[in-house]
Amino acid sequence: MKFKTAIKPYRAAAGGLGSLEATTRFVFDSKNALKNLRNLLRMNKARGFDCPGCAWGDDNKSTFSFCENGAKAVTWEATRRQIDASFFAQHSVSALNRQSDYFLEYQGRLTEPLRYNPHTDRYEPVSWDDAFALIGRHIREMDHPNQMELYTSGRASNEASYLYQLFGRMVGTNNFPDCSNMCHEASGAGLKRSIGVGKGTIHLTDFEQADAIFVFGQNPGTNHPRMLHSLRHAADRGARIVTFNTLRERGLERFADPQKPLEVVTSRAGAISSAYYQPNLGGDMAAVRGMAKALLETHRQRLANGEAGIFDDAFIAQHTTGIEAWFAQIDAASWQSIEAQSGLSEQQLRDAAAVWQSARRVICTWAMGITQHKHSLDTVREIVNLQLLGGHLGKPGAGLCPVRGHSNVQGNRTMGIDEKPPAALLDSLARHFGFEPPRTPGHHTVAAIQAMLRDEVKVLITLGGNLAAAAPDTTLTREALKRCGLTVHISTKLNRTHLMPGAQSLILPTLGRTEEDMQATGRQFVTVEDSFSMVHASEGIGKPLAETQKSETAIVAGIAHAVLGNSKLDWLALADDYNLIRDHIAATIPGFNNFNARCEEPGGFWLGNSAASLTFATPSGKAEFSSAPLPDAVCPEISAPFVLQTLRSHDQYNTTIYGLDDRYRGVYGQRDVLFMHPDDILALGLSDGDRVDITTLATDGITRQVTGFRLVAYAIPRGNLAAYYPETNPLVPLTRYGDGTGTPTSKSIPVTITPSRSVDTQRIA
Ligand SMILES: Nc1nc2c(c(=O)[nH]1)N[C@H]1C(S)=C(S)[C@@H](COP(=O)(O)OP(=O)(O)OC[C@H]3O[C@@H](n4cnc5c(=O)[nH]c(N)nc54)[C@H](O)[C@@H]3O)O[C@H]1N2
Ligand SMILES: Nc1nc2c(c(=O)[nH]1)N[C@H]1C(S)=C(S)[C@@H](COP(=O)(O)OP(=O)(O)OC[C@H]3O[C@@H](n4cnc5c(=O)[nH]c(N)nc54)[C@H](O)[C@@H]3O)O[C@H]1N2
Ligand SMILES: [Mo]
Repeated sequence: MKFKTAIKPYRAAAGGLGSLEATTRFVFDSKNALKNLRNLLRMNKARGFDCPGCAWGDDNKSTFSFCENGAKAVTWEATRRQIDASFFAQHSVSALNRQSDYFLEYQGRLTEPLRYNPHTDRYEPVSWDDAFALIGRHIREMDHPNQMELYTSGRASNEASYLYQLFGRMVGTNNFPDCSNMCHEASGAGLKRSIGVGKGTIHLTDFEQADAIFVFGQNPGTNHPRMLHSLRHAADRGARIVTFNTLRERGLERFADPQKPLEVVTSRAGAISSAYYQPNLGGDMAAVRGMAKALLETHRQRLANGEAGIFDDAFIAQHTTGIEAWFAQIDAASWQSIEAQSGLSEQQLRDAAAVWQSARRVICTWAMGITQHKHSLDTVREIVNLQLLGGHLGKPGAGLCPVRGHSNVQGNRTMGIDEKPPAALLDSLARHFGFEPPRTPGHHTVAAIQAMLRDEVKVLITLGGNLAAAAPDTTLTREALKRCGLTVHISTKLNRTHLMPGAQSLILPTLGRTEEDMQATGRQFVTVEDSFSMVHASEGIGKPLAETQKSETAIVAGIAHAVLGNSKLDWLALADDYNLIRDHIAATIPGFNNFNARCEEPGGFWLGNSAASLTFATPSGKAEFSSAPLPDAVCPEISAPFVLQTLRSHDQYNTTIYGLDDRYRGVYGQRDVLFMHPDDILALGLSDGDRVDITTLATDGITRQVTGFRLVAYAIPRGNLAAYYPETNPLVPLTRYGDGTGTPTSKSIPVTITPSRSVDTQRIA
């Protein structure tokens, strides 16, 4: 495959014609145009399937509730291309390992179960019965249940993930590493400590009532395009949108609604952000503290003048604890240190504070720019602190909104995919199913990889995802996978992880979200939960490519049956009728009573959120202000000339690369680029377009380097860099992760830059 490369700044608004063009190109490219259009029209509608793209909510108002990137996700899944046995007869695993990630997924859908043959270095067809029997044997032969790791990627349905965690716990382990460990872990953990529930507190409709929306560290134009509709509507009716993003992102500046023909034709793009601040990577905690410092000063001045203060004193007195300790931290933080760490001036932070102060209802949203740092948990809690000051919780138009990633990642946690499960969940499983679940915490993703490296893992099962590419420290992670006794991957498409087989390995081909799921009792639907705790049904409509593909739920049930038989549960009966699974969920998970009946509600039902009704499941029974000091530095252990963030392009879904363009950032036909401030390029004695090598600064003696990246001059603060994930995952140290979260620090890697000696321009093609 050859691609034309170019760097060309994007001047139009996000959305608009570019987006329509790209969507139709994807739809018609996939040789299956009619079916694809039909799919798109039903997506996110009452009885269609939930968009596998992201976890944003549905307003059930727009005629076409899909976006360009949702369209890509659907057409990518709905391809008629398929991989069969002849493909693997042609290509050995070693040969496939020399191909790009793009090539691997482009081969199409997996249609039959495959088993790795180490003698021929090839995957060969195997029957489902033999595959399940092999898994059963390996798991029964383990010396200890913790020799098994059960990874989940956040697309799995509630039904599949509920069975999966139940199976793991009946075997006796809490080893549930998942993508969330690399993603929003800090949001869950931080919110839990502050307000007693690890989820966002708002409804989608709150965006219609907010006076100010603060957007921290996320790129909705690419990763949550439907969020731009909410932001745009808010901006149109005069709400202030204040953005904190290290990069200038087109989608946060201007947006033309591609679903409104007039806007597309006349380019009547609406402005999104009323203020746009570009902090240093990891500088948001200092930025929020600076805002709070300015607010506290005003508050105290007012009180000294005998006027009313500016905080919601009644809310603070009734619902919170710990404010004094936080105020002491604010007083202890000098403007000088706040400016140095945030990279923003005192005046900028005073301006942002003034917007907050003038708003009666404030929403704060955030994503990976907040959660993938060492001090992410404290940063999330600092954002909560700010909201508590104004009582911006539990009232319309105000609250906290971590914008989730994978379409059902929040639902997976609700179903018990959690390596440190709450006692209440285990008690409830114990009562309902009559067994004693393990009580010791299991492994998160980094811990699981470390266990593999210590040769402690006999069986690894992955329910979706692509661990080899998504996890940090690529070289170590690949080595880790190969050290497992048996690796089992439940997947829709071929990916890098399949090419790192353990001593034995299976690929189990599964149906996707968009496909019809027929079981013994008839057609099944599944359920998912979005970022706003709305649970709704999702029913695939596309005809599956092959009878040898099974649903995720059926595969998990098949594995459980092969290991545990019918002694504890009739697993296969559950796979025949998902209503039975939902009855178990209703009996064991809070908020799901009468689950099956409520699945009929159009648009789904709200799970509720205790903090939103001002009930706080914290030790004090109140919302708890945190009082963490600012970190000494963003990368405290090392002094680095540059800090690198790894992020997504417009044409990718995590490790799935749809194409090589990043339209809004003006990058075409290439992914090996490094965004850098023009003055930093000059200071290095280099020019825009030069090739460089990137090397991680680490204290563990391991060399981590990627080579031949092309410099792109970009609007980014000096000393900060950006490059795409997963190509730069070899630079992310496995041993450097968030305090209290275990999340790899993918947004703050200390690095050095040197002119490239080895330029391998064929790498991408
Ligand atoms: N099309 C598409 N949609 C997706 C995905 C996808 O890959 N493709 N992935 C899904 C998943 S799993 C997730 S988690 C989400 C991810 O959604 P995002 O969080 O938007 O993903 P990233 O591309 O990592 O972008 C991080 C953004 O934060 C900014 N940023 C980075 N570090 C900092 C910082 O320290 N401070 C501030 N203020 N800003 C910072 C970056 O400049 C960038 O704009 O999207 C989901 N949706
Ligand atoms: N450096 C760096 N690393 C990161 C990040 C970063 O920003 N920077 N982001 C992190 C984040 S936020 C996340 S969420 C993780 C993502 O980590 P993962 O969730 O593990 O990765 P994905 O790329 O989303 O997984 C893609 C694969 O899932 C399979 N798949 C797709 N649809 C389905 C389905 O319906 N069912 C099943 N069973 N399989 C399916 C396909 O085979 C596909 O190859 O990566 C993390 N890694
Ligand atoms: Mo994510």
